[in-house]
Amino acid sequence: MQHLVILQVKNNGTIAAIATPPGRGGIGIVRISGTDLKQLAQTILGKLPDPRHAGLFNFLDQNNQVIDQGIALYFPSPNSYTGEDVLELHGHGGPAVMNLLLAHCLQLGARLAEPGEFTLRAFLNEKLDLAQAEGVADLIEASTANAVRCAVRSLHGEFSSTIHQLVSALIDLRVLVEATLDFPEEEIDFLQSAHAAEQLASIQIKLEQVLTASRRGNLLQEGIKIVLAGQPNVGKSSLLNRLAGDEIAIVTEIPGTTRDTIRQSIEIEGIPLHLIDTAGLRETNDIVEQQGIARTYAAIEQADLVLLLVDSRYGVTKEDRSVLAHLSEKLPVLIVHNKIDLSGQLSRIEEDTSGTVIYLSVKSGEGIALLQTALLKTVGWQTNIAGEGAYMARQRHLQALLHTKKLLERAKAWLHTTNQLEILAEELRLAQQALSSITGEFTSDDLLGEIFSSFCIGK
Ligand SMILES: Nc1nc2c(ncn2[C@@H]2O[C@H](COP(=O)(O)OP(=O)(O)OP(=O)(O)O)[C@@H](O)[C@H]2O)c(=O)[nH]1
Ligand SMILES: [Mg+2]
Repeated sequence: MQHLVILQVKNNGTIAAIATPPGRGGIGIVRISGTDLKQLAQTILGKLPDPRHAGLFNFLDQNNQVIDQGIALYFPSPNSYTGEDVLELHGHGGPAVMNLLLAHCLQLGARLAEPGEFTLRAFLNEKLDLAQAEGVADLIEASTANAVRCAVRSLHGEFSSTIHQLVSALIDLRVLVEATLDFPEEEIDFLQSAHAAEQLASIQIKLEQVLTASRRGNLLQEGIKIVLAGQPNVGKSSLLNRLAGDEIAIVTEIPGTTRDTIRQSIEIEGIPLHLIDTAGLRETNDIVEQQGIARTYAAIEQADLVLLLVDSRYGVTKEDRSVLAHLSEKLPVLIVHNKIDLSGQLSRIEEDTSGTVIYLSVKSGEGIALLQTALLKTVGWQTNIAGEGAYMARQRHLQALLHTKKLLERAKAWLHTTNQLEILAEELRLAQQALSSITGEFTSDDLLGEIFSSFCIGK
């Protein structure tokens, strides 16, 4: 685990890495960052390139032999990605050329950059705050157009500036409360006349909006786990195949076909959905099937949503009800009546006491679109706004926002209690701290180490 000292030490010295992906390509880039790169640049290029001008150079090795010819870009401190001197050598993208170039940089005193170390330096040199730095990694990781848009917004600081606005509103309220502490006799009246309750309420409303937008962004990034469960032969594997548009799981008319959990990620409107097909739930003496059923329950424990499939000819049976009784009350369940082509029912969606019920036929495809829409709705995705108004929030951000929410609720209760202003002030201070951890103030060094080490090398 890294600590501040280590982070600062890491921030010293010149680092170098191949910034382009491994393998062969038209162009390969070696990136170098350090407090002073003049000497290194002169040695490799024969002269110092003009700042921020693309120039054609020979890249030389220690014997002045040409390793490659390419473009060099020199960004003197502080106007660079890391805030230090940065040199980029754009050569031909072959692994041997790139490795020779990198090896020469190391010979000249640079060391190999660790994953995320360029961005870590940008953060330590205050070029980016933490949420923006995470936006960089999320942009690289983004697998859908919606996710890209969200990550770019974080990178541009939209998420950070919303958090800053909340923090500054909290500071205003804290100033008011702390000032009131000095005049205990009039405290409640004073806070009332200064509209402290209204200020707090408006912060809570804004926080709620940020939470909603963050949950949506988090969904875009991480998706949700959906378990397909039900009695044998109801069509779970067929539904997996239909939603995935591929023959992934074996489908037969023999009950007990699926023994193991089968995982497949799909996308609906850019939302990643991780589907898990499971062994049909029934009493059985077959040892393999028993283990499969144990896995079904294990998968359900991890699920964000369960699709309980039933055969529409028989409806929800006693066995299904006993499965439902096993599920946690918090776990959303959609009940899917399959095979309406056999039962002669119409495809439709209904809300009843047990929740949302959908009638469809995996075989004919009727009602599948209804299911897809219901899935998005259940996870809180509104089709009409899609990626707009979402922040690429990580679990870490959501937790900080939820913690702030709890602290503000407590603060609200104290606000109306006479003689408890110290506690109110403390809750507000903690709320500010929780919010600020999102952008990187008050963030532990262990956590920083963890965040940056998940980046790729060269970033
Ligand atoms: N007529 C009709 N048959 C279907 C439909 N969906 C699935 N089936 C058939 O039902 C049988 C069982 O389908 P599976 O997808 O293997 O069922 P399962 O729930 O995965 O079964 P287990 O793996 O045994 O738990 C197969 O013969 C499918 O072709 C449907 O909508 N209509
Ligand atoms: Mg199956």
